[in-house]
Amino acid sequence: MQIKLIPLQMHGDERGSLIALEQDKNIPFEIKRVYYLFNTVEGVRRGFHAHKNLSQVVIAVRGSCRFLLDDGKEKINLLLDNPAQGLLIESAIWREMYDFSEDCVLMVLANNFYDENDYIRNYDDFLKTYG
Ligand code: T46
Repeated sequence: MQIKLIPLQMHGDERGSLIALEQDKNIPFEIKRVYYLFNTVEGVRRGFHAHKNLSQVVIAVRGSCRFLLDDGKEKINLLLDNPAQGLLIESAIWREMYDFSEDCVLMVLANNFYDENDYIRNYDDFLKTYG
């Protein structure tokens, strides 16, 4: 499985840091939705789904969390802990998020609006289609 981590240019100076996210530039799609996860309760595991047709870039803008990514053939675990790095997750990838730090804010940019019909929430169904 190819994992794409997008380096995001940091504009730092003596005042602090700034990162800009731009559609079709450092974000490789049209941005139709932004959401963020925060106040995640200790020990909680989220996700447990794949998308049929959705590209997303995930950025740990504060704190850290771990991702399990699974394409039905291979599983990869990775730590997101850098606001200057975006994780691109394409369609047909099962994802789980865990080990959230108390201060974790996970920002997600998506190329489509929220649609519950785009979710595959059953792992066996996911494997039947993509495994
Ligand atoms: C993903 C991972 C990284 C909305 O109403 N609009 C939205 O745009 C989203 C994303 C969610 N919701 C509602 C649906 C649920 O009632 O918010 C509630 C929590 O969503 P969910 O249980 O799907 O959250 P996660 O953390 O399991 O997954 C989310 C995204 O849904 C998913 O696309 O890739 O973050």
